[in-house]
Amino acid sequence: MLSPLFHKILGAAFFLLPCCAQGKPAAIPQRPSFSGFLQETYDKFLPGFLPAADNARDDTIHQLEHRISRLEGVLHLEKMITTSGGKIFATNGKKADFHTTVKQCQEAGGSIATPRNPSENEAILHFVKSYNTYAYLGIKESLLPSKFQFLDGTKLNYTNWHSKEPSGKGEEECVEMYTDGTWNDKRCNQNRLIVCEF
Ligand code: MMA
Ligand code: CA
Repeated sequence: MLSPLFHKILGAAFFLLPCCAQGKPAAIPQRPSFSGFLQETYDKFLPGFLPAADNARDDTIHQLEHRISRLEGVLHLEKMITTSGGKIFATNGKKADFHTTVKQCQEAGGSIATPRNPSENEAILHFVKSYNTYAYLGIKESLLPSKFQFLDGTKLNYTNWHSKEPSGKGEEECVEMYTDGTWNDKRCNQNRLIVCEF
């Protein structure tokens, strides 16, 4: 049996370590470098404990990474996901109007596909082409007619309008992607391919 003191110190250490104090780690935490006091405590009570724990953890992480990459392979193969940078774009192959699309993506824990650069536009285009169906994007007209913005109201940093678009002048508040990847402002009530991002 380990001493009660060890358990207390271990508890405090885990509480205080940046990796464990936050709800979710931003990245896989590296082995922490302990203060002299904690290192001595580990050395005294349980020499060799940390490397063993680290190896087991790394093993588990590698197994999970391998499982996830196999699942991604299947989803790619089934044309259900594409990736760009850190984003995953996904479709269920169904169609819906703009508001239903926004809602369904939110309910799935994501948001409606919103291209922020040519590579993301390309990833969404992949679905639009393979389902031969236009898709609504996470872009809407602002209060100023013909001025479009992201759904959170921030300015567009990238656009790919089809020539002579946007043309709706306040009558077409949503944006759809054509099968060549260009954008058209469009009424929000059409049936379009549901594409979400995660
Ligand atoms: C449709 C509609 C518009 C688009 C034009 C392009 C006639 O309206 O889809 O949004 O700008 O076609 O010709
Ligand atoms: Ca238009």
